[in-house]
Amino acid sequence: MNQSIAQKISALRQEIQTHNLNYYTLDAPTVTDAEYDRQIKTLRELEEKYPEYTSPDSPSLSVGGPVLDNFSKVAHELPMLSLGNVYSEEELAEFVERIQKQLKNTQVLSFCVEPKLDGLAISLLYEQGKLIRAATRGDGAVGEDVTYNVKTIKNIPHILKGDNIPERLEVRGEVVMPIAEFHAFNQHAIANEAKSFVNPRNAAAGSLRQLDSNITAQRPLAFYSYGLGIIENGSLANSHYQRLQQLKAWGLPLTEEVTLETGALGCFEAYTQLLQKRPILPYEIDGIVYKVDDIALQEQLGFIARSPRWATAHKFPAQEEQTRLLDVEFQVGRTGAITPVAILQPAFVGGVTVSRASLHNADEIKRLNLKIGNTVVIRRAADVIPQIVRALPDAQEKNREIIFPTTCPVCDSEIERIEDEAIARCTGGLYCAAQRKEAIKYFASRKAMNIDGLGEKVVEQLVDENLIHNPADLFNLTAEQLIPLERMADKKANKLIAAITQCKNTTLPKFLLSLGIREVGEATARNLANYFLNLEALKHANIEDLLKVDDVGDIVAQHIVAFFRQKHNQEVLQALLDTGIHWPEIKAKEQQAQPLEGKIFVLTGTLTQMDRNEAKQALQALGAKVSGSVSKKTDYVVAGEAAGSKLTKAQELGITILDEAELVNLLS
Ligand code: D41
Repeated sequence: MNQSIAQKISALRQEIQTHNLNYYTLDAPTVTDAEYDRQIKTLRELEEKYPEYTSPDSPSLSVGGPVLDNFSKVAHELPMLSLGNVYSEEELAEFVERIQKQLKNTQVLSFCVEPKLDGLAISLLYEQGKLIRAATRGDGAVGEDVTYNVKTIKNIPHILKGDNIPERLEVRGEVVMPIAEFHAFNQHAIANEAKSFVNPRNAAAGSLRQLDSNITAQRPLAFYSYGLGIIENGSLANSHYQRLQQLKAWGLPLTEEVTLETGALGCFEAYTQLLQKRPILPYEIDGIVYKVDDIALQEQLGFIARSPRWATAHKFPAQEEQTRLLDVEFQVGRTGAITPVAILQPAFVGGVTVSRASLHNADEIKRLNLKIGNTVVIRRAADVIPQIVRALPDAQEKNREIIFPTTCPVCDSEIERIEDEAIARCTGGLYCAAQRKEAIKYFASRKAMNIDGLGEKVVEQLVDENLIHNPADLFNLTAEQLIPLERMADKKANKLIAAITQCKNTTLPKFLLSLGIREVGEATARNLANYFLNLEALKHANIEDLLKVDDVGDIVAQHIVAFFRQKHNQEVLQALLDTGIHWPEIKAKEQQAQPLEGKIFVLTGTLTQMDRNEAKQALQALGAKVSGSVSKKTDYVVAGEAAGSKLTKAQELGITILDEAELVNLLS
């Protein structure tokens, strides 16, 4: 019996070790992660039940080790230095000049340029190619032994592969929690009422500081190399860039964004490019690092205090900043939705001054435990609307409770909040001036009737001056009525009148969209037009008919029926048609050219000539379906710049890959 338990444990250990070799060293796993996890679990259970068979080199330990009382200290044999900073192109130029002067060098210097990952610096010590110790940077001189934790990080090899590996080799790099994994982890934590993290950096730090490595093993951490410490009995290239490539060849992870640049100009170009790429990178970065590439020159330059003279970080504008919540306003949207908006002490964040941020709904205020007067952390990532991420704990007594109104701040109608729905709505409908304004703005917007010159401010004035009450009234406006308005001169007024007249020539999908029927966006409007072919048929459609249209479900169908049934809407619709709005007839589907009928496309990476949404619509207009993920059913993957995992998957599956130029060609 015992003999067979021992055999079972030993066989399982051997099998897992084979999987480890296949996974980490050969990069060719032969089992799924789930199966691997099951085997580890079985082994652990056996070892727990039969402690007499535990062994210090069991693979169960490298997936999560014993629970520690504290971390032991590790003195770094070579100090882990820190990085100086530059904050502008001028300071970068000064940094480069200083180096050239010290080197008495007039030639252009090569720099290895790396993204500055926002994580935790660690050191990995390999002896005879085997990972034997991992330590945090600590204060640079002494760190903490986090070997058990680090061994659970999936992309860190336990054994290096390849030739000419130095006998002792210390690899340095950053541990991060990739952004997607961070969000997934937090969502899961919130759903289970467990502790969530404020940002990926804290998540990485908190996970690495666990005394129980079984907990770390469940955290989605990743490591990326940025340099070397000890190198004993082995020789390496004399270029930092080449050394990083060598680490990669031995199986160590390296970010894809490492490049070689020449001079301050090259470095700055890399900075601008990386800043642009920042929103699509899988990990958070807070800047870029420039390093003199030639190791001999690095040694000649040496260091000052605790930073090397041959390297510096160039920080990106902060994406998070602290400010005060001065007040909360309640905005009324097109469909009556009441949105609380934070009025903030202006703060410079992510490259712009932010003084307002949406709070979305009452639940969000509750979640943030927000009070007026609170110090708050705001965040604005590139091209993303600013948001409040958290309220900082401060003396609450001087702060004021945020009171959600019960009547509309614009028209005083009652506000209703449907149970289980986060959104509160003004019940005033088109009696409410705010909803009327929004409906007219929406009607005039680019995607809908596209009336040039009819921006938000003009619509607000027109409604406030009682010149218009609904979209149809726009068509009765005269230049004389417009000219007295603020910031409106003769020329502008005449231009606007011309634009209003011109918009009468439109398409059915655009006209349907402009009506502002709830839940009917561009795609639905197009599907409705293609299915019903004319407005009359759609007006008289019942729920059953509507459900036959692509992407139309119960709720959308109900909104559409309700819209056309409403008296006021019927009147406005008739008035609009009476102004002479018209569109080309839509041919039945069979006659229409649908050259991409049934083809499934996936878009990935950044497109430069159009945005992804435009590409999606253009493809759909030709009959294609656009999906979010690559599978065997995918016909084409369109790969823009910096395409990532979807492109890799498409290559693996042998799917036809188009670049942007080929897409443009196809569409034309
Ligand atoms: O990605 C990083 N966070 C990063 C950090 C990097 N790419 N390179 C780095 N290089 C250094 C020197 C030049 C001093 C070896 C670093 C760091 N240091 C560093 N990280 C934390 C403290 C210092």
